[in-house]
Amino acid sequence: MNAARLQALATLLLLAAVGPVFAGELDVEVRDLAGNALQDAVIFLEPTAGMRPPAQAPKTTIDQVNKEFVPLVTVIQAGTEVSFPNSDNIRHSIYSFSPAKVFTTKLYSGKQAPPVIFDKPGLVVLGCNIHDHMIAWVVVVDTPYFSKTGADGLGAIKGLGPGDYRLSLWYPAAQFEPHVEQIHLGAEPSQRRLIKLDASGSPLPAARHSP
Ligand SMILES: [Cu+2]
Repeated sequence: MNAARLQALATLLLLAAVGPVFAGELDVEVRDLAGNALQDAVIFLEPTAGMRPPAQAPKTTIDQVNKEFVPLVTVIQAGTEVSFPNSDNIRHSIYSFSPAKVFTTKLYSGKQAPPVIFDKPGLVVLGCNIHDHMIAWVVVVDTPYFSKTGADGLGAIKGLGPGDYRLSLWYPAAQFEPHVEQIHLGAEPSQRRLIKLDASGSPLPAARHSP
């Protein structure tokens, strides 16, 4: 075997060794049927086979500012602890009746409310016992591979190995039909995907805040 062939073989062996730990990125662009970018769409990928790594950021915060939850939409992996600081100078009492997490806090101000661990996957709708218009959504997923779109309609999921995944998309709109598809990721460093959905009838409050 000549030197060039040996070199090629060594490269092949190296690629084979590196392959399984390859970490790629999936960029998902979410738009409505008219082509407008959609903010606060949740995308998550569940590997069809194999292990799911534990939560990468097991703590997060949902604030209350000017009688609105900030952010309005949160996506977390099951097992994540959520704190509910109250930045208003009035008291709130947060609750959820959603099956994935039922809880109520006492009327509180500041940081008096104990954190809540969201231990089961599912959609959790938050409300306030004092202010009926306050609403927020927590999408609890059974995977560390998730993202939420920004104002540009883009959400990036990083650290993905090649393989087969179930891609799910959720959006807080009345007409929204849950979107699920099977995808295959190859060895490309990044892939981009456009998903269009019917976002009419959105129940999102008029007052919007950036996370
Ligand atoms: Cu309130």
